[in-house]
Amino acid sequence: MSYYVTTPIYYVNAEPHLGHAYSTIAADVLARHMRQRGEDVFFLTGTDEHGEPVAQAAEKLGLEPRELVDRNAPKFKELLPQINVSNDFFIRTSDPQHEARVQEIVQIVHDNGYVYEGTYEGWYCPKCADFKTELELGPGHTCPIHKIPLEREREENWFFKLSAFQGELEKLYGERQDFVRPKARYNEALSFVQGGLEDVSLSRPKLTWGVRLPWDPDQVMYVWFDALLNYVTALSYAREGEDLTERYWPAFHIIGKDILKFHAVYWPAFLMAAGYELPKGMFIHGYLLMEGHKMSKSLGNVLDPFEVIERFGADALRYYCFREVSFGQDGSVSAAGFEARYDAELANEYGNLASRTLAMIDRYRDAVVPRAEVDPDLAGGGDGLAGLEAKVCELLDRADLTQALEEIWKRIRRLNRYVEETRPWDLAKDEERDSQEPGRPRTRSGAGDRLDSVLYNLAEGLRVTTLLLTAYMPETGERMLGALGVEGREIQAFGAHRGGQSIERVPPLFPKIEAAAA
Ligand code: ME8
Repeated sequence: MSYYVTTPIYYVNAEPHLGHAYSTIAADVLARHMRQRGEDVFFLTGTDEHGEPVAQAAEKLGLEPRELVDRNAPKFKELLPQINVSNDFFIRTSDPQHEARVQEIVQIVHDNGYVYEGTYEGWYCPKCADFKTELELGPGHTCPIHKIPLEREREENWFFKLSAFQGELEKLYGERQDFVRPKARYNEALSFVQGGLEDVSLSRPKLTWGVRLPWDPDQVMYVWFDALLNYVTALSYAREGEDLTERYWPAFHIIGKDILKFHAVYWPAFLMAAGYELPKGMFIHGYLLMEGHKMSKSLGNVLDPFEVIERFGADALRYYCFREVSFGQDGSVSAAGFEARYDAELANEYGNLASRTLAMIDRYRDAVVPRAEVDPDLAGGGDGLAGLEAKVCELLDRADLTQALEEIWKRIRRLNRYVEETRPWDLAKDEERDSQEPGRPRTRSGAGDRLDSVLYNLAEGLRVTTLLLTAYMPETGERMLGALGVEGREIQAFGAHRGGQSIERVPPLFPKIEAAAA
């Protein structure tokens, strides 16, 4: 099966910040997880380089738009390896192949009769590159997102007949309740559709920085249609000499709530107009907030992901994002919150479980995982290890990144309790004592068998949880699976591995903050 996942393509007029990293990491978690399930994955991200926001930013700096995008796009691209992102392609909407394909597709939409010429008048936000409907206006004709006064614009341009898709979109939302997740966002999209669709402009006459309409080269395409099309155009040229459209389309989109309308309403309508299959679905996440505000360049409260990574590592950042804020909701992030989770969860719970398990296998069993049976005490119950992988797969099928992580974490805690309950160090002492009893044959004692079982179950629990965590924390996962002597990376059930492999001790995965600073 193929699995195609995308992120929004980001405007290059601002520096990349944690909000952008957030969407991209979310898509990366899904891409990595699906690869571990044996899916044929394609993962796309990139930059949105046309349109007014970019043209205006360039003008302010006294640059040509092309100079600005060539200067800024690499910053987005360079961020990816730093946040351990495994994208298969990076699209730039200024790529000539994208532009040519956009022209072909918009010509189809035109030829199918969904385009006409008209006059547009409305309240326009240059930062959103969007005309706001009366319902979307903030107080005093302001942009509800950027809080700036809006411009009243009137212009002759080409229109896309969005209204022609009223019935089709209602049908889509009626038939596919999971087209947009979470449910609250589905309801928002549905009520937008039910509110009655008006036609939208397809082109802008005043701009020159964009893709020209093939039948009217004085107009450039409205940046949103140009941008949305990236999801299909990329497949036509990501691999030289190959068209991947058949293989991967339709996509699953990860986006933030600010761009819901474009993806949940305009995009399916445009695809219908062009004769393409609709996306598999989309997940709309909330905002990461700092001191209660959305992070963005224009609001001036950016948390620099580079700084966070330098201090704590990319995996810790990736973990924190989906643990602290329930994926789909808005939530605050802060340095203090980060440090608290880093210490309490990564260092104390996961890191400690890993180092204790490896150390005990090293010490009591010469670094070889004993062969034993699954312990029903650890397998069963609400937080037992049996069935964990199926539960996580099901949650990630719905892009529920936080709940899936919570399920894994419950097992990490369960494994730590198992250590406390079974007290392997006491079992080791008992085994030692038994073996020294005079006259006793040198066969394994009861304590020795129990110790085998406990160590096997700890190694196996750590293997299964780490396999699932690897999508969230790829570097850590690799190190840990390497240390545990696990070869495959495919997701497997608890008990699927019989033990017998050699392990290696590793330095702490997440050194305590004070220790790291000392
Ligand atoms: O809208 N919290 O680009 P953009 C969470 N080019 N996510 C955030 C965030 C925050 N504080 N800030 C930004 C555009 N994001 C268009 C998209 S797609 C065809 C075109 C993320 O640079 C979130 O995913 O403004 C949001 O939807 C996206 O960045 C907006 O990025």
